[in-house]
Amino acid sequence: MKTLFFISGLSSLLCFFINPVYKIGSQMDQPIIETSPNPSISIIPRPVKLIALSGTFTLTNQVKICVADAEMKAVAQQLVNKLKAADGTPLSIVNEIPNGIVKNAVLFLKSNDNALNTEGYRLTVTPDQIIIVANTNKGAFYALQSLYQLLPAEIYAPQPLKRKQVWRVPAVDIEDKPRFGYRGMHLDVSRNFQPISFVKRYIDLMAMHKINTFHWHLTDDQGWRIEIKKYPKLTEIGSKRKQTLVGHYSDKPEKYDGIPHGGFYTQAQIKEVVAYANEHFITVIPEIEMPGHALAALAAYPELSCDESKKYEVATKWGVFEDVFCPNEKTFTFLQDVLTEVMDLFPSKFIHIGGDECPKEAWKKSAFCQDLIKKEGLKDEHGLQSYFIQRIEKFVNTKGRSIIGWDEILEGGLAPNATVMSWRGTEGGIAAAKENHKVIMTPGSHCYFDYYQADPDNEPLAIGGLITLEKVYAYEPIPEGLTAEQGQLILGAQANLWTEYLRTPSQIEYMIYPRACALAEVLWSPKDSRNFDGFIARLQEHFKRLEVLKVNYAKRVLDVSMTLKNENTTPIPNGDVNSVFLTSKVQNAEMRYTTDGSEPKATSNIYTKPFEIKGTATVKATVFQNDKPLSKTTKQTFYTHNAMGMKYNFTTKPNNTYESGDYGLTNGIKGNTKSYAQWVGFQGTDMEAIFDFENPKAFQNVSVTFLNRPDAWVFLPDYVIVSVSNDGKEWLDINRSDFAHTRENERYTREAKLQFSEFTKPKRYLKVFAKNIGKCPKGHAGEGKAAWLFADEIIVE
Ligand code: TNX
Repeated sequence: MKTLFFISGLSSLLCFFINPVYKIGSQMDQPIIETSPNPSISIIPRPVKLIALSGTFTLTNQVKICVADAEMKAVAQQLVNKLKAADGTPLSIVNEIPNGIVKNAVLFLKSNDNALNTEGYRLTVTPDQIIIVANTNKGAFYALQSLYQLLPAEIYAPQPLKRKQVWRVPAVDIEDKPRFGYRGMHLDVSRNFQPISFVKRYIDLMAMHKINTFHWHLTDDQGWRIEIKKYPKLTEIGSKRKQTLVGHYSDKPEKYDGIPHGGFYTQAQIKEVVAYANEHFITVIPEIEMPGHALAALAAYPELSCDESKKYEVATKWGVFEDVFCPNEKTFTFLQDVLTEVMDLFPSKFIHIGGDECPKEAWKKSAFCQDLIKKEGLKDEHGLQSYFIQRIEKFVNTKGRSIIGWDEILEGGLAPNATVMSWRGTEGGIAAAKENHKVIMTPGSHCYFDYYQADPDNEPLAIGGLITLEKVYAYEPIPEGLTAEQGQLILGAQANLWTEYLRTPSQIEYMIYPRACALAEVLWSPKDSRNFDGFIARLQEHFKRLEVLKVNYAKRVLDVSMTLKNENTTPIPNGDVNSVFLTSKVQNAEMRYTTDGSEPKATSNIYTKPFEIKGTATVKATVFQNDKPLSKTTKQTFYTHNAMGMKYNFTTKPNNTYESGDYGLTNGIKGNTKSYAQWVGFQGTDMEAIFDFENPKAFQNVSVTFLNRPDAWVFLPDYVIVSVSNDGKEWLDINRSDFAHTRENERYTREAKLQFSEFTKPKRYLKVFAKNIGKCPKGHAGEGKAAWLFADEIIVE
């Protein structure tokens, strides 16, 4: 049996035969299940269909590259360049596909196959040949990305390797195409400017993961980063700030570095990036922020504000500012001029116009805005925001382009053709899809790579939050509650990389990789083929590639996880009392640990089974490979006590975002100032936790830790009372501790220690009550609104 392929040649149609062994069926709708991972085949994102064949193909300088379609030559050239860069092997390209079976060749074939669409490809590797089949250059380019990942990691070496490599490719049959058409990554260069060289590297790494859209956040309060010929002051003034905030936004007192920060891209550089992205089949979507996040523009052109008499400066700290564009004719002329230059530079269909976080104070105070609201028959300032965006949309549409806006553009009415980028959760996206608008999902819950990726205690300073690799991998871009047709309006998703806390390229890469690898798979691979353990196994191979590329990736996923269990929790092996359990995502991990505070070494205890600790102990554990640490060290202080692992009841339930599970208060781990994990939070209500010990106990002392974080509306309680009871009805207060607070605006934890030296009678029930201050105090940003009370570990002895 022979299979017929049609290939469009230079000027003629050429057909040829290939042996059926190379034929791959079109069964992409049936994803195969991740089988035991073959470490030599670990492609990320995981292909739709991959069958390992026997044997290998070796890329030597004897190999011929055959291209039937002149256009595809540019892609074939990329393979040549890659190999040449890594070890100088010069491959030659021939402009035809010879008849019959060509041995020792890489064939690039153009197809016209609906199953492959515009981004799909087939990649067949046998001991004789490599065959790449795609409808488009983009598809062929993605085939190459998979091919590189079949080669030794050294293929990514930017300079010729000292040690010669044998470029072996395992034989496979791959048929692949993406699940979503929009696979995006965003980069904020306003908060911290990044050089062109890094922007290109950012693009390289995106392409490696088959991500196809680069959302370039070019303007914001802290700096205007794109040259606009008609308005030179935008970069002369707007691209520079005096200094920058040091530490976290909520740290008090505020500190500044005193160092000017600036930078912008010339139009020539922008063109260079767009062309570079184009070679990598990446669309660049520029974002010009309006009407909010406009301080840098107002510093350059104050007449675009609602109050020209005010002095505007490029922002030196983070946050949301009240000074925004005024919706007057000067502003519209300005923005249209800016957008005209922007659209000349960026060929993308979508232009992002921001639209987020626009406070309405300036518009409320402005007589002009109030008149405009009346004149246009608008409801309020939200209506005015909608009027603003709709005018801009009309203009952008006249140029044959469409706008994207952050989900605030829903407020006051959506512009008719706008695409919504849903960032404040998924609600904006759902609402927009229900109104028949296209949507790109970037929810803060899964797509904010400026959030912590692991326990903040051991991580560089970040904005907050916690989005682990596992969480990103579990993300499902199509939210529940949409019909199948509405689901089609979800174009895809995107990771956002805001850079308030990220100055350098290496810091940025640390936040992105490997979380972007997980998102790439979410967006590319079939939903039901996702498997986190399989992903981790492939990721360990992928890390070798990132290493060759010198990417400062985070390895936190390889870390040891620790939990403490005792007789109150199940299961307890071998009757151990307070047992520490260690687990790792690394297969057959060699975990070594210490309990004396020292760093684990290659000679420290190997973990074979749960081990017992007494009192307070700090456990440190590291995964080792060949006597060298593979992971960072995980460190956890455990507090063993009488209520450990006990369930408890609350008189008033905590807020459901901050419940911390059934054992939040008794898992032996205390909350810390850097994250919200561990804490049990009450919004405006008191905490009353009741423990039933079943058998009466004589309590010696109880301690409870509380969090003080007024920036997040979290305050210490007024006081704590501990009571005991025999029947759970009649209570005897046995001690009280008052917090003499000054409500300093700082983050710290404070422990209430209550001792009962003269109270020795055993009792069955114990109650811990903490009085919430109720409302945020006078002078606080949340004055009069519900205050939070955050408690953790109730230690009973
Ligand atoms: C919100 S997401 C913002 C950005 C910040 C980011 C920090 C969005 C549309 N606006 O201005 O940088 O949070 O995570």
